[in-house]
Amino acid sequence: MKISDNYNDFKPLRPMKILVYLTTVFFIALSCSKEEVNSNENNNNTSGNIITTWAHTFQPATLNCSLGDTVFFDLGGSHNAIEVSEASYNANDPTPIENGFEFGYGANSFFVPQEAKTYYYVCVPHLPEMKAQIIVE
Ligand SMILES: [Cu+2]
Repeated sequence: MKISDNYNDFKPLRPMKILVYLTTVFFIALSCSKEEVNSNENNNNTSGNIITTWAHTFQPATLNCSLGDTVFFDLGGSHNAIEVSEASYNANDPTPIENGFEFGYGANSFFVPQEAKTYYYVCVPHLPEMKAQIIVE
């Protein structure tokens, strides 16, 4: 007698339980997709003057900053960043510029631009596609 009473008590709760479960799943899915959007926004945020690598690209491809800013490089293990002249850049020639910056494979380092100009740099093994600019104003 008691068992069947309990069963009847639970019966109307089952659709409610399913609803709560589905609502929970829905909100978890919603919060996950929100996090993805946020992390994408962070990747596009260049205010920190940080240059990273993704596939065969530098991110961002063009970094705009001010004289006196510090520019950080956080390179993947298969990438380097070698400053070249504008002519070399356009010709996909990896010859380093005199007194330019050179960051080795996987470097996590920085440099402080001393001139208001455009700095051109390349990843030597991934030319011609992997090259980028820093515009200092
Ligand atoms: Cu590379």
